[in-house]
Amino acid sequence: MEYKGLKACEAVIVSKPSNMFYLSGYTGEGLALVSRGLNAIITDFRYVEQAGQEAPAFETLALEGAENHLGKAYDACKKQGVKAVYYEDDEFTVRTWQKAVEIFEGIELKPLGGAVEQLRRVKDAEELRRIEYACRISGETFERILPQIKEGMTERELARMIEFDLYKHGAEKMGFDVITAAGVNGSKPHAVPSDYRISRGDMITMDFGAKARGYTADMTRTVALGEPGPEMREVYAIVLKAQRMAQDAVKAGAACAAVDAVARDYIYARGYEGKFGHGLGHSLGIDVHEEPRLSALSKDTLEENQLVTVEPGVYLPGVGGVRIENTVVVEKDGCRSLVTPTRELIIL
Ligand SMILES: [Mn+2]
Repeated sequence: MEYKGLKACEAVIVSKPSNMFYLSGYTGEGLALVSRGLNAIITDFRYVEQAGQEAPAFETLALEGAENHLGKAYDACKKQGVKAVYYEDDEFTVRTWQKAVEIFEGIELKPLGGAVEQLRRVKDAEELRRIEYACRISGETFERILPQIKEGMTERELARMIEFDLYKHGAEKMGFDVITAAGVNGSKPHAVPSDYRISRGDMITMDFGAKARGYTADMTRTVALGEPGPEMREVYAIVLKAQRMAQDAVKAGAACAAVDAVARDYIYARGYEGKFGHGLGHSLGIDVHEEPRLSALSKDTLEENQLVTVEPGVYLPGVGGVRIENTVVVEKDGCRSLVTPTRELIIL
């Protein structure tokens, strides 16, 4: 972390797991204290060894006796002459905040206001490498899974197959719950895999991403088992065109809302107004959803080395749905997809 903005009399306490990991590399429980004079992980006996290994640039302060995390942070701040402490206002519960107000007597508590998330928007070379790796694993899993999709298999079986393959090839976790949605279930953008059995003529949407080395991939492909009907074929062609046009519009300097509009305007003009009810995409990294977002509401402009997903979809209740999603790195004059399997319709 760059501490440039932090004055000598200020400190930051962070307990959101993704922010702790970003600042220190630590993945256990507890909190990270960042100040000019001291960077520390405050944790209990269970995580002391782990903290030392994962966060070598941080001191480990272990709780003793009846000590609690905030109390330990307060003592360390007092020793450093800290006068103001920034806390994660979107992470603290009301109860934690009340406790903090009692404990931090004589030290001002200030909201951090998402400052760490702000730093996380633009990725450094190592972060890009990790996300590229997570996307590669995910794409390879997709290719390996395709020949294994059979009529009569349930959505849940398919989801577990995807997970197992990801784990087998380097995933340490799932970036988020795997989505598999076949036939009419495809109209639910965030469908939960069910015991529905995949049948011939179904479109099957698979949305998943490995988490590897702390960073997450995100990709979606919709494939067909046997010939889909003419309506779903047309929907697929529209979503594919929208995805290509929007991805081609991603570059440093592009307004997020304008990129969203490229896909949205095309889909709406082809007769599917209201059938693409979510934003075009989001950034990702340690978390699967980060800023900036590609949405009509966004005021952001894309910057080099940010990542965004480009994932238009069309959802027709009672009929089915199609979504195609790539994760791309924003570059000076365009973007590069880290998800490489074909976007063309695959008929199994
Ligand atoms: Mn996504």
